[in-house]
Amino acid sequence: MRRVITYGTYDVLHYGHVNLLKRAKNLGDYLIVGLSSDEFNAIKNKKSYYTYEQRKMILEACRYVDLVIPENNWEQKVEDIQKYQADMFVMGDDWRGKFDYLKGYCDVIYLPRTPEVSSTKTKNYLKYVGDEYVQKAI
Ligand code: C2G
Repeated sequence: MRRVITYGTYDVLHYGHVNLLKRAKNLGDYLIVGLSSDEFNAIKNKKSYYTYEQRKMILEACRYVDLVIPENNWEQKVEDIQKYQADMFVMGDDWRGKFDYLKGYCDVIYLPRTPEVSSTKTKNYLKYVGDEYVQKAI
């Protein structure tokens, strides 16, 4: 069984996330996702709309995801790769090069990021729509 591991915040799940998860799963047989905790998001200067538990529930409903584990810091990847016997580490190529140090422990693959879509863009658009609605309601 070829085990793949990846990490992320996965807030407001969108088709770019699913496209990454699908390709990562298709590189092996079992996909583990290290999901950023709310506390680690603060370290990454990211504020999630959904809490860790809500994001975990959504990811666990995704057909490509086999296991969700908490990502609490930058340093845990080597330990996770060993603990979960990951054969491959996969990330979107916005991270290209950043995790090459893991090549000593498993294969490292950077996949092309899906253009145009991001959680931030989605959240900003929904805020704009919401503001428009409020303006019209006044
Ligand atoms: N992604 C993608 N295409 C997009 C948006 C995201 O392929 N349009 C990928 C990212 O490259 C990443 C994954 O989806 O591999 C999750 O993205 P984020 O939730 O933004 O995760 P990030 O903040 O990059 O956290 O230790 C690693 C970090 O936790 C990664």
